[in-house]
Amino acid sequence: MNKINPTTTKSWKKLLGHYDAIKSTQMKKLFQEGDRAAEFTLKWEGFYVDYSKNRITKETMESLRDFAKEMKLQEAMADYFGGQTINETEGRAVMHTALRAPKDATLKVDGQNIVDEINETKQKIKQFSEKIIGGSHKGFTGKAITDVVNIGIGGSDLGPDMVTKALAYYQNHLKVHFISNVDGDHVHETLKQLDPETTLFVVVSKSFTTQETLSNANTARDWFIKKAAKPGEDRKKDVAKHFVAVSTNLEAVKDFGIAEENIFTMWEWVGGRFSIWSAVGLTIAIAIGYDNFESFLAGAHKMDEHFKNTPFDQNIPVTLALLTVWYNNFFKAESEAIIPYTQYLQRLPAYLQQATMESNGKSVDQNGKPVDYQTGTIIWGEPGTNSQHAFFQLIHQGTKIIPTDFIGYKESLHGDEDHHNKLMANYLAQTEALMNGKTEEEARKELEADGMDQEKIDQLAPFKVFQGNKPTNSILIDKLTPESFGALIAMYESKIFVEGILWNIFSFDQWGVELGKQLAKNVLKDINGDRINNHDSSTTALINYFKK
Ligand code: G6Q
Repeated sequence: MNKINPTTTKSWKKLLGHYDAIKSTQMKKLFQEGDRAAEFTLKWEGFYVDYSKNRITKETMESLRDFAKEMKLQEAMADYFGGQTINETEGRAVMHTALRAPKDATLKVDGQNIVDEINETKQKIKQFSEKIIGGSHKGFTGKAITDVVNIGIGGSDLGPDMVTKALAYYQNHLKVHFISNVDGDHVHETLKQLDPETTLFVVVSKSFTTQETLSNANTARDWFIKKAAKPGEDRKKDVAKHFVAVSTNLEAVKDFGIAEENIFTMWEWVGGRFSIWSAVGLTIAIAIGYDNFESFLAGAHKMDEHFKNTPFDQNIPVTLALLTVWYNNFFKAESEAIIPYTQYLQRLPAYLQQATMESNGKSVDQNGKPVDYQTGTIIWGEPGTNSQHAFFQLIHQGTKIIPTDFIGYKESLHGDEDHHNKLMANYLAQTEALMNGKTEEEARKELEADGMDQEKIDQLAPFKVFQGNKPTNSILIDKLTPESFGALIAMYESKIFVEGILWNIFSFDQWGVELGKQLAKNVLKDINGDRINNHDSSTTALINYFKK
């Protein structure tokens, strides 16, 4: 079936005209008419999503929703949730949503209900995590585990790392560590902190062929065997007590020396960057306990239900995705910032960077033709308020338009009202200032009030002007819990899916990542071998220089 080029739809053309009409309109003016906050706020299960501080009117949103209909979003959602092979270039269904579905759901891939095998793996995660937390799983000297090390990269690292930090408030006595980079600094620095008697390594690799992960896992295993053994002892057999793996590639895991009963399976229909809901989340379940992990899944499922069953005008992921298209394709915004106002979510921007940029960084459409419009946005960000003292300058007064998501919580976990009120005052003040800006007249008045002389005021006033009209979404959630956090991640996952449909691209493959995996192998042969194979003169010279 020939899929539609978004720019050829009727609604796209209409949006182009509408963009011309409102591109210079100040949001501040729009706020003088009607109750924008009421009109452009979505409320759902402890989520309050105010998107009124955007350069939109009722007409904008209606046209964007018409566009989604023309792009057959509803039909695409049915294929997504229905287990169709929507990852066409890899010939796979995309079923990470099944991992958080209720135990008694029926979800089919190739005619098979996959829920039973999901339940089996979940049961195994539950039993194993409880043994580690409760101390009944003993290391080779009979001691309980104190440290858990997740070895993986990309989708097999970012998710567990980000979620354990986000839900650190719910963490038990176990210490968790993450090793991802093939840079030896990462593994060797981490090993220095560990005792082989009480450490569990969780090797996570969907393919179990990833160079970084296998190198780190080999180094960790060698370290374990050497460090655990007294002179004359061989500790190879004890690897079984200290290494488990998460993978689809059972044979390769067994070849590595991990016992079959210590392998947690995952499936081809789970993409790496969407895999935290699978056994890739084992480290999360160990760190926060299985019940909390289940709540995290349940929250995500609730958001899936919201996404699946809510009309577009009340649908949070759909609305956020439409806004992204509006800025990316009409205002030519290149990036979006994600600013969580909680230190717990420090790794969320990096996680969403992968989820979004790996999914929608594509320039060929679903028909295999080069696109003639912009696709995936650049995602970046850091927690507030730190980011205010760093890059907010550019968002306020730079030349670029950077739509920004502000994520905050009504209630803090620490209960220190003074800190929380100060934090949230910043959250609220920033979105207001980004929208309102400051006119020259206002700037002058402020300087006068400071008692500055006229000459100095004339000189300084232009620099104190803020254009305003900078778009933000305020995502205010009741409280950071495993459940609300699962819902937040699922919200962004669905947003990414919608964007892909609206841009007519395949969001679930990642040939750019695969390319990197091949290239490094070839260059490694040149570094380790006697002769260097064909490269451009720059690369050849660099390899020679490195080898000298
Ligand atoms: C994610 C990507 C990528 C992947 C890593 C690790 O969607 O495909 O980030 O997760 O390359 O791959 P393995 O899990 O196979 O080691």
